[in-house]
Order: sequence, then C-alpha cells, then structure tokens
Amino acid sequence: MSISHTNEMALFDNNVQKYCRFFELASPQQFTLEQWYQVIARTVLEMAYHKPQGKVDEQRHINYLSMEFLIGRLTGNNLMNLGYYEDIKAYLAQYQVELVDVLEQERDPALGNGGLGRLAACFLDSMATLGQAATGYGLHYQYGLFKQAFQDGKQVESGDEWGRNQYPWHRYNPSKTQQVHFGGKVVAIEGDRYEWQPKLTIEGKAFDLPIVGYQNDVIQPLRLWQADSPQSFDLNQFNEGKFVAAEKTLIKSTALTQVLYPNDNHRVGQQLRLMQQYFHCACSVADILSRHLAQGFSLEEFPKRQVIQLNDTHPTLAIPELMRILLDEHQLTWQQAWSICQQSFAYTNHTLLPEALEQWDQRLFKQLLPRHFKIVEKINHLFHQQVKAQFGDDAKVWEKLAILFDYRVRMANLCVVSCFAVNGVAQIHSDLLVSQLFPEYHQLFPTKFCNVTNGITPRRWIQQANPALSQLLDQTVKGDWKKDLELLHQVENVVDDVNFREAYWHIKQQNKAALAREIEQTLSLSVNPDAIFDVQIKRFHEYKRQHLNLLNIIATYQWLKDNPNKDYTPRLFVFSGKAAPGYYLAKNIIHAINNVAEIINNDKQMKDKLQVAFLPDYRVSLAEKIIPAADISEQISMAGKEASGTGNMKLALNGALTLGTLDGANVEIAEMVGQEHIFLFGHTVESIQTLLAEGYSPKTYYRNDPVLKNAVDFLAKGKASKGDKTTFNLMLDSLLEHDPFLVFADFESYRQAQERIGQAYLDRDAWLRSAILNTARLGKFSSDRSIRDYQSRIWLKK
Ligand code: T68
Repeated sequence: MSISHTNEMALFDNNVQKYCRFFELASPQQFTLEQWYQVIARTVLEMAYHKPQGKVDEQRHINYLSMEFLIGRLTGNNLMNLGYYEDIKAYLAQYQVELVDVLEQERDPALGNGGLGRLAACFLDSMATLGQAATGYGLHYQYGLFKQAFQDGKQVESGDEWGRNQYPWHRYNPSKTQQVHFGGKVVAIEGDRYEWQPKLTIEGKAFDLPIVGYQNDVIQPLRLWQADSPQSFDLNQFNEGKFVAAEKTLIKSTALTQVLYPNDNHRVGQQLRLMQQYFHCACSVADILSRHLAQGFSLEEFPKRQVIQLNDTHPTLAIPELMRILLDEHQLTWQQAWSICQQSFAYTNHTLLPEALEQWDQRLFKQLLPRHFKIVEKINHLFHQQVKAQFGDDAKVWEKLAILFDYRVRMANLCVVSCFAVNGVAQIHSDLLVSQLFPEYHQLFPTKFCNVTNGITPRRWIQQANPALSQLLDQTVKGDWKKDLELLHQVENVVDDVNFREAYWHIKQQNKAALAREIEQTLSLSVNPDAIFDVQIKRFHEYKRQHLNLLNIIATYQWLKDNPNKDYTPRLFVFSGKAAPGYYLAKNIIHAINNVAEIINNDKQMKDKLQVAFLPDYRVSLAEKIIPAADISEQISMAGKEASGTGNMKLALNGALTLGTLDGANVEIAEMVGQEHIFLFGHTVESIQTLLAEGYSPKTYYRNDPVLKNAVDFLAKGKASKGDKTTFNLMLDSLLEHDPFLVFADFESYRQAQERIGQAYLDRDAWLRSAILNTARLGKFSSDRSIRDYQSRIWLKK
C-alpha cells in the first residue's frame, strides 16, 4: 500500500466492514464477487468526492451534447485514474479475491451504437484529464443497445436491460429536474412576440456519473436525463394518426427514454425519436442556462463562457430551444438572441452518407414543436435573404442550402447556418465535407469549417485493456506516456534492442493466448494461437465491407482445398459486431459469415490453418479483450465512406498492422507509421470517380475473375446454406446488380494485400519491428490531442 493512500484505504476498509454488517455477513470473506463490485464502486465514488478537487480551466465551459455515450465499464478505469488500483488490488488479496475477477462483474452500460458514442466517452475522459471544464449531456436509457446472439447463424436480438437501478456509479440528482413541453399551439401576443401553449409536459430527471481525470483529482459530471411522469400520452395527439399505427399510441411518458435507437449511420424518422431528441435538448439547455445564470453571469456573456458542442445533428434542437428561451422567456430581441446562439453552438459532422443525414417531416415537427417550427422558419427566411444577396435568386442553389425544403426540416443545414464552427473527424473527411457536401456553404462561410481528427484515450485503450504492454511502456519510456502519448516516440530507440522486441512479442503471444481462451469458452472452438489473428470488429454495414473479407476467406478456403500441400501462413479471422435489427442486408452478411465459419471450422483439413471466429455481442469490454491480441486490423471501407474510424487507432496502438483503404483516419495512420508498416490496397476517392464515370459493372469483374466467381458461387450454389440457393440472395443480388460499395472492384487488390501479409509474417523480426513502430508512432491519435485541437481551432480560437 502506498504511503499517500494510507488514510484513504483506512476509510475504504471502514466502509467495507460497514457493508459487511449491512449484508449480515460475519466477514468480507463471504461477499460474492457481485457484492465486492458494488461495495468497491460505491465506496470509491464517495472517496473520490472526499478529495480536494483538481483545478479546471473555466475560461469557457464545454457542454458536450450527445444522444450516446458508450462509456464502457467504469470501475477499473476510475480506480486507475484515481490512483487506487494497486491499493485495492492488494486489499482484496488478503481475502484471496482477484480484482480482475471483481471487475468482470460489471455490466457494460451500452448507451451508444458505436464510434460516435465511444468518441464522446473518450472526449469526456480527455477533457477531465486536461482540466478543460466540461459537462456531458446525454440520455439515461433503460435499455441500451440490444444484446446479440446467433441462432442457426442468424443474429437474434434481445433487450439490454442493463440494470440502471442497481448501477453503483451514478447518483440521482433531484435538484436538477426539468420540465419539458410538447405539442399544443402558439399564440401571437404582440409584434413578433409569441406564447407557446403546450399540451403535454414530461419531467426530466438527472442522473450524474463521475468522469474522473487521470490522476489530477478532476471530476466532472456526465448528466443523463430520464423521462419520468405518471402521465401517459397519446402519440396521436400530435398528428391525428398520420405517423403512428393507431393501436400503439397510448404510451407511458417513461417510454421516452426507454430505448436507445439501434441505428448507426442511418436516420430514423420516428416521432418518438424526435421527442427523445427534443427532451434531451430541452433538459440540457435549461440546465446549462441555469448554471450560467447561477454563477452570476448575464445572458450577453453566455457565448464568452459557454460552448454547446453538438455531437452530430441529433441534438440540433438545442439551437431553436435556446432561441425560444431567449426570445419568449427573457424577452431578448431576435438579433440579440440570434447573436448569442451563433457564437455558442458548434457542430461535429460524422458522416457523408446521404441516408444518414437527418431530415424531419415538417408536419410532424410542427405539431410536436410548434414554437420551434416558427423559429426555424424565421432562421430559414432570413438565411434565404443572405443567400440571394450572395448567389442571386438561383433556385438550384437554394434547393441545396435551404433548411426547410420539400416539407422537410434538414438538420445538418440548420447546424451549418447557426453554428460558429463545423468540423469533420479526419482530414480526408473534412475535405470531402467541404468539397462534396457543403461547397456552397463553404463559399458563404469560408472560416467556419475545420478538421479535428478523432482520437482515443490511452488510459482505457492501453493502460486498462493491455496491462502487460502498459507495463513494458512504463519501463521503457521516460515521462508519463498516459498523459502525453507522443512520448511513445522514445520506443523507436529500442526497436533494435532484441530484448525489447522479445518482450513485446511475448506480450502479444500472451494476449493471443488469452483471446484464444475466450474464443474457446464462447464458441467451443479451439484456435491456433500461432496463426495471424486478423480482426474486423465494428458495426455491420455494407460500406464497411465485411463481405469483402468474407469473399477472401471463401476464396482462400477453396484454394487450400485445391492446394493442400502448398505453403500458407495460418490465419484466424476474428469478427465481432452488430447489425441494426432492421438492416436485413447487413444481417444477411452476418449469417453468411457464421455459416462459412461453421464449414471451415469443421473441416479437418483446415485445422490450425484457416479458422473463423465470430464473437457475439460486441461491446466495449469485449473490444478490450480482442484489440490487444490482434495482428491485423481490417479497415477496409470503400474510400470516402468511413468518416474516420477509431477502432483503427486502438488496434494500431496495440501493435496490429492495418490492412486498409485510403479512407478516414487510415490516411493519417499511414502518414504517421510510414508506408512500409501498413498494408494499403484498393481504389482511392479519386480513382473511384473515374471508375464510376466510366460506368461500373460488377458483373464484368465476376465474369473475368475466376477466383471471385468461385467464391461468389460458393454462396450462390447453397454450399454454405445446406443447398438452399436463396439464403444469401439479399447480399449476392446487391453485389451482382449494383455493388454500391465496390466490393468486386477492390477484391483483387485486397487478395494481393492478404498475400503480402502472409509473406511478411514469416519474417518475424521485420513484422515485430513494424508492430513496435505502430505503437511508437501513434501518439497523434490520443484523444487528448483531439481535445487540444478543439480548444485551439474551435472553442478558444483567437
Ligand atoms: C461514426 N458514426 C463514423 N454513427 O461512422 C466513424 N449514427 O467513421 C467515426 O469514426 C465515428 O462516428 C466517430 O467520429 C457513428 O458511429 C452512429 O453511431 C450513429 C448513431 C445514430 C445515428 C446515426
């Protein structure tokens, strides 16, 4: 036990004994692991607030609004950041309890879909660590992202009741309760003053989670809003039955925050989702304003003291909501209110995919939020004047720039018009944002646009996920690399040191052995720990092209069957990821991977050569087990489609070599690690344009490439579906008829890259150097750097 924590550990012990009496146990020896988890979390939460709080920079308070925060397990993370990890580990040892076993008891709060929600969690960690004053605002869903299981190879979903009522890390904060209104009508009072007479009121209750900075005693809240009110409401009262099936309309108010919508990179058009969005914004804006005013500042000072950062367009309604409060409740003029809003909001875009850009039906919007609609109409009208002044009265231009168009409310346009900054999440994405999505906006507001490349927190993604590597880095690097990830550059100095290389290799092998045990436990599949662990872990989406990976696996299987005695570097292909429940094509790909895995894994000839493990129910805690064990990181999206990716950073930092297209942050990873230490393949954004201009025909590739044809036919002829030739039609028809994400066009190049990987792995020393240099050169991708970029380019820009 370290000297400095003696008092705190005495307090800890005191609490443990108290809980012991509380549970009517003779000794803590009798605690179950679950009880240990609860006792540790509750006690440490109190200890954290006992400490004098660390200093934060309050120049401008960052209000990070996100519908999703994928925080992962908090106990281990908080123990490390607070510096209690080793003390508590030692404390438990006296009862023969392993801390790691206790930590396994914690259920992941799955309050997000994927990258966007996880990014929000990394950013909160970094803001606390850097002492940037910040509050996260989200929703306290009762059901997180669905749990995934496989039945006959198909994804089946079940509700993730994650136990928010037993969750030890948050506190209900009744003093922050808010009232949120919906529907009704707007009456004109005088001039352009209006009064909103709403029809329904729902209460928003606050639940606060502590975000703990890394060893600086800073704790900031993640405030999650939960809808609560004894009242039920009729969904149809807003829309005369036009949007919702009649029989399902009477729902409890609590239903508002019951479920996280399970779509990523796809918009949802449902009324309940719009209500969730407004509920989130109304609670958060009211809370931000009351904190600001309680500190004694005026409304005019709001932009100087506050930033409201919008994580994608999901919290856009915060803009008309702040306008409404300033106009109707504080009687500011339009110019005053608009000026405050324009200087306070900033917007981060996470996608260029047209199907993901949010648009709301105007009638639905108006019926649910009549006052906000009026405000948006006026913003739209005034903006139209500005557009005419710049471009003349050009209908074509207005069609692109309008906020209200064709009976729709376009949220991204509302954001670009209203915010003082708009950023993309990797350089290539930010460039495409300007050149493809918003060129006219860029002409109008050239200084609004900037790039902030995403990042990941090294505290979770090395220190916690890969303790052995973390220790090796501690021994090798001077200074605390967890605070300054660029310090990892020092590792370049030891890449020639045989002892270091062997230590690094040994750690990777240990991590692979651990993952092999996990696979054995979950899938009853015994895998070759010496194979290349080739990993693709992420949401299932056509643009991410898990089916490109699958077609190569089938082609490899066929080649190995034909050439049983030829050399082949053994591979284990690991998949994990969920598909949105209504995304049938993505689910079809999951089904195909599982069925092909079944065939290959049961083929004795493939033993220890080619294996496929699809781990169900991908989540943060599973990612923490897979990532440290990976040799190859599959980042194979069609160029121009993946905004950034963050899994690519986590894997490379842990010494996996990237097999990737020039897309998203892969481009910057390649720049940092150097072309010799990454496997790039496939069409680029530019060559895709040429290909499409010439007329792309996937069938031509299918006819001309026998390897591709055989792989496709394997599925088409029912060889992975007990002879049924229709099972994978959804996927195959799409590929053969349109192939919108150019799987066939990149197949050959992907095969060649896989071939290069097989060769490269044989030279263990060269491989190891590459892996080490990946770790050494990934410092840029710390989310601490991202937050500093937000500070210098957006929040505190001079
Ligand atoms: C991801 N987006 C990007 N969206 O796809 C990824 N969408 O490239 C990027 O690295 C990451 O954001 C962080 O910037 C998402 O994860 C969603 O999850 C989502 C959720 C709801 C609606 C739409």
